[in-house]
Amino acid sequence: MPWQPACRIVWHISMSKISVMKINSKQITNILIAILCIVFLTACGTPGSSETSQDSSSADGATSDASDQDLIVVGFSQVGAESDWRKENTQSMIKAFSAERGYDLILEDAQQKQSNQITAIRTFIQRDVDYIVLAPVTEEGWDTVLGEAKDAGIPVIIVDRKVATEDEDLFTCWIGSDFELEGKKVCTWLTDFCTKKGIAPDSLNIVDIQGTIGSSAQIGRTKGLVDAAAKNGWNIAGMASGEYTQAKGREVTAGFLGRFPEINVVYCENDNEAFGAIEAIEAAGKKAGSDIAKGEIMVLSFDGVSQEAIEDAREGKISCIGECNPLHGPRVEKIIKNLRQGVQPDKYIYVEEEVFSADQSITAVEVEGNGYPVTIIGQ
Ligand code: GZL
Repeated sequence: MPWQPACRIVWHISMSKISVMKINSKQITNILIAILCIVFLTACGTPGSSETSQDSSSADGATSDASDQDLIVVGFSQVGAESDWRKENTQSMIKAFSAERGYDLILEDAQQKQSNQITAIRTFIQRDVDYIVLAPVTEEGWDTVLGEAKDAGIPVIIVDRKVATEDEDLFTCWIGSDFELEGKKVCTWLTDFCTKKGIAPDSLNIVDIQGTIGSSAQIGRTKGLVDAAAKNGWNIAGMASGEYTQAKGREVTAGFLGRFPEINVVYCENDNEAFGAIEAIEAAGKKAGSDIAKGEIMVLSFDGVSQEAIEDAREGKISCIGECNPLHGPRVEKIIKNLRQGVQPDKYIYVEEEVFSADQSITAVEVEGNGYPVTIIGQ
C-alpha cells in the first residue's frame, strides 16, 4: 500500500540517522529525532482510509459499515440541494431510512452533476449495498452504470425524475410525479382564469423560467405550457433555464423583463425560481399579481413545499402553484419492504397531486376528463 509522502520522507530521515549512531550527546539528539519520527509515523494513520470525496456519510450520522448484518444498507444518490423541494425530499428519505427503522442509509449529494451520481452508484456497488435509490438529475446517460448495478445483482429504484432507457429491466421501478400533468393543470387553471376574468388569450405574453434542462420535471412542465399555448393562442415570448434556483430565476426573469416589456405572465418551473422572479418584477418597479389588466405580472409556479411559497400564494404574488409532492421516503421504503416479502411493485408509480391558489373563483380544473381539486389558500 503506497505510504503518504510526508510519512515516507520522515521514515527515510529517521532510518538514515539510526545507521551512524555512537554513544554521545549527539546520539541522544538522534534518538530523540528517531522517537519523534516514529511518533509522527504512527500519527499518520493507515494510508487511504479517508471517506469518499462526495460528501458521503451515513445519513443519520452513525458510523456505519455496510457489512453490518442487522441493517438493510441503502445507497441513495440525490441530485443536490438546489431547492426547497429537494431538501424536503432528502429529509423524507433520511427519516424513512433511519437506523431505528432498520436501515443504514448512505446518502450521496451529487451537487447536480450526473458524473457524481455515476461515481456514487459505483461506490454503492463496491460497498455491496442491498438497494440503490437514484434521483436522476437528468434523463439521459444511465444505461451503463445501471447495467453495472444489474450485473452486481443490486436492485435499483428510480425516484422523482425518470431515466430514459430502452431496457426497463435496468431498474426495478420508478416512483414520482406526472410532470406533464402538473403543467396541464396549471395551464388549465390559467385558461379558466382568463375566461372568468374576460382576458383575451392572445393578450398573454408569457416567459417560461425552465427547470434543469433535460430533467423530467422540466420536460413535462415545459411541454404542458407549449401545448396549452398552441391550443389557446398564447404568446410565449421566451424560455430559458432558471436551474430551479432563486438566484438564477431572478437573473433570467430580469433579463426577460428588460427584453420584453409586454410580459404579463411568468411561468416558473419551481417555487424557488418564482421567488427570484418576484424579486425581479419588484426590482423593475412592477407588481406580481393576477390583475393583468392593471399591469400586474402573473407568476405561476410548481412544488408548493415551503411556507414562503404558500404565503406568496396567499398574498397573490404567486397566482397558482401546481403541487409537486417531495415526500417519497415512506413510499420508497414501502417498495423495499414489499420487495423483501417477494411482492413486485408496478413499474411506474405516480403520486396524486393538487393545485393551490388564493383565487376563489376556480375550485377545480379538468384535464383529459379528470377533475383535480384546487385547494383555496385562505386569507
Ligand atoms: C420535481 C423535482 C424538481 C422540483 C424542483 O419532482 O425534480 O426538482 O420541482 C427540484 O424544486 O429542484
